[in-house]
Amino acid sequence: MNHPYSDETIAAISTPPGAGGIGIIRMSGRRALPILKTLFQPKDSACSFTSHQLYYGHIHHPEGGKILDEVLAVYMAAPRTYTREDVVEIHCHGSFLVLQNVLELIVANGATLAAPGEFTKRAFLNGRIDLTQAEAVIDILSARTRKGVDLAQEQLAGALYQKIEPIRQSLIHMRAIVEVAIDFPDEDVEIVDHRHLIEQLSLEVAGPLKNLLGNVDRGRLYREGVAIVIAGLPNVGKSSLLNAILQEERALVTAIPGTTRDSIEEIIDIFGVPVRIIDTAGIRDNAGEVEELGIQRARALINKADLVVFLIDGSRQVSEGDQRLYEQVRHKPILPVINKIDICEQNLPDLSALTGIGQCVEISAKNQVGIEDLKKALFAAVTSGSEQWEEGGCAPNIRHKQALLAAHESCERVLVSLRMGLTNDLIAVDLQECLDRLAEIVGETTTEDILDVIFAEFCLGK
Ligand SMILES: Nc1nc2c(ncn2[C@@H]2O[C@H](COP(=O)(O)OP(=O)(O)OP(=O)(O)O)[C@@H](O)[C@H]2O)c(=O)[nH]1
Ligand SMILES: [Mg+2]
Repeated sequence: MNHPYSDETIAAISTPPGAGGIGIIRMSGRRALPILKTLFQPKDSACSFTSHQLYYGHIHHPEGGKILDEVLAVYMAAPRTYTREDVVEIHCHGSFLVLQNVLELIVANGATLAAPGEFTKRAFLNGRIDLTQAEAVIDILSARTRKGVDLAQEQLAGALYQKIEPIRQSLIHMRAIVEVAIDFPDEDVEIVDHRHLIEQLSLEVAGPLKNLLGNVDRGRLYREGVAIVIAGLPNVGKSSLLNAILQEERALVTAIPGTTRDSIEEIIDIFGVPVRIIDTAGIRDNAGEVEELGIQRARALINKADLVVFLIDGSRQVSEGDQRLYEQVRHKPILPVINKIDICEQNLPDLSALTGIGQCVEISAKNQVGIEDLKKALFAAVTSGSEQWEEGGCAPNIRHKQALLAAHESCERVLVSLRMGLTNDLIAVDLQECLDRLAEIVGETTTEDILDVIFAEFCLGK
């Protein structure tokens, strides 16, 4: 087995810090098995450390024989492992101190502490996964909704790679044709059929790249989520709405205007999108000192929000106060919502006249009426533009986006050159540039700096 990455054997606690039922220490590298043999005393003295088989026994100090823990241990021979190197896992009792003691003993016997993400980095460098799959592992670990996990799992299964690979194959084919033309400039026959090349490039490269770029927003939405601020005058029912969405009494609700001072936020899952929903202080003039601080905070949050729920009290008509507040929030994407429809005596206030937005959502936060419709409207508002999203689990991240944009630009340059009948040399350069950018995405030509940035996002032991 060759070890292209490093001769070091790395070790880390791979389960989260704190107490748990079990805690797992993982080693990867050539010395993993020898270290295990030194420290592990199997119950069955005939234990042969068959690959991928779990053994019961104890971790003991090689000198003196002091027992550190009762464990299950498994040795997995390269290359059928996470890193493609020899891997050992020791399942200890889940006490941080026990795990720390065992890890120290492992290090004293020849392993080095793994850096964050180093196991996955080895899996990538040893060619088991491409870079988009390594990134998918981070996404799985940090996903906040099931939909986020699903998308990450699809990327781990190679969804993005499978979209990019056919584009690369087309480019390689076209580059070969152009290079032949460069090598035989004196041929009478025109080797490169420019019209055909333009067609092929548009269909097999420019189009698919554009589709992938269209999916970038989906990636951002399900990975990072959005911040939605509930804004409105005092007492319109902002905190009641937060509680209704969360289905718990999270924020204080009273009939006294100015109840909420500090902003209150929670993360919720709206049809798969992780949403930071933020209740704020009601905005009004002439507030007291503390309330005024809350109002300033509310304004700052509104300015940073992806979407503002503009809430009014449906039991009275649109007031001057509502109008003034609307002027302050209208620069943001807004969802107008009318609350307290349960006590509205005549017609609901005409919020559309104020906002110019035809449809507004009508709810009773107190009675939990209209909350599902509101969630649907929130989802529709944050996914506007989703028509361009392709089917399948493609959700490129910011890094992919930059490479895709650059690839698309060079593809456009090739198209221009072809249309203008420019030289094949020039066309070949841009075709290569396009290929290089795509190679960056899957990690074939990624620099060490970029890899460091990507893998630093991982937690220890992964
Ligand atoms: N009838 C009725 N009353 C409601 C409804 N929603 C809220 N209220 C009442 O309106 C009052 C104010 O509710 P809050 O949720 O505290 O309003 P708020 O906008 O957070 O107020 P501030 O924090 O002071 O800005 C309370 O007495 C609520 O019970 C509703 O849908 N129907
Ligand atoms: Mg409140």
